[in-house]
Amino acid sequence: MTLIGIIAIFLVLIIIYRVSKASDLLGSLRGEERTQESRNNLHATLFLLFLIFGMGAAFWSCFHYAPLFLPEPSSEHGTVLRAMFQRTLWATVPVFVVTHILLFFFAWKYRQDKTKVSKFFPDDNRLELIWTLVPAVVMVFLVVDGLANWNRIMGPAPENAVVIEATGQQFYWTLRYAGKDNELGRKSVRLMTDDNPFGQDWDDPANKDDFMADDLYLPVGQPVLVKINSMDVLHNFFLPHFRVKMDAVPGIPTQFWLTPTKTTEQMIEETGNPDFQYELACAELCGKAHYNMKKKVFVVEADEFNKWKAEQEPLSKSFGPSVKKVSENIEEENEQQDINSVSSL
Ligand SMILES: [Cu+2]
Repeated sequence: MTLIGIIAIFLVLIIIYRVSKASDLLGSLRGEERTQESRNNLHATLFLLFLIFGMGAAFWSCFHYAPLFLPEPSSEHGTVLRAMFQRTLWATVPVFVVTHILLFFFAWKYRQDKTKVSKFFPDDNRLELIWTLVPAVVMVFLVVDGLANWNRIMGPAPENAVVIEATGQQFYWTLRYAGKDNELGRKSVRLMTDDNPFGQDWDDPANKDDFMADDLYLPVGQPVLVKINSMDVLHNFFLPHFRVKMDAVPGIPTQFWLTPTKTTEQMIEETGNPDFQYELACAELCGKAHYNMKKKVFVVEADEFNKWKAEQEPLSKSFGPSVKKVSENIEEENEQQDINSVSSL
């Protein structure tokens, strides 16, 4: 549809060009040469039309696509980022409108006119000072504001933050929570085997209570630190409602901390949508099933979160050193089969 639209606009432009050429030829056949002035007038009018339609289209698309913008923020830093984005828009949109009106209006108004004499105007220091200083001061405010917020958002997480590890892999996320000790146990790719799928180092006592979760559970009003990494290619840990977007890079651990401000229940009420669901996605095109890298996110009250956490079974119970190894199981099965085959003889 868009392509057809673009082709249509292109064809209309070609038609206008051909018609004006034909009328030129027709005029010269009749002996009346089209003057430079009439051409200038045509171009000046086109500039004005371009301004009106272009500006109209820019504003129309902003409002038309507004429902596709990021949803209302549901995290502390998300609210800060949104306010910053709005301040930036307040500073830049008026400049965009005014400069474009001046640009095209002047092209129309000051088109060549034999009756007018141009004014010699080599320079004006005061004018130059104004148009250099004003944008510079505005930029300084925007940049300083941005840097202060960046440091706040990307700074170290508070001590009491809930610690979660998210590992991207083609094509799913694995979520590991630190247990009661709120510390993730050491792990290494080298330790990964069928008996230890997450490569946990069982010599590290912090590994004892770590557990896996299918969905991302977050407590409202409490800081959460997410440690992000990848097993294969680039992924991106994206929580649109919380304004979290961080690359998952193989071999380079990244992290992000956030404080959710609204529970899922609250959002269901606010949006009036009983099926409302926060979600975790991958924001890096990482392969064929990239779309599959979605997970449900639940933001719950702190006591509900603690209850949920207490119900989860630690990984050490299924894969810990005291658990019988998969390989031992297979050996045992083989032995059993041998015995069976011998006895059947
Ligand atoms: Cu991905």
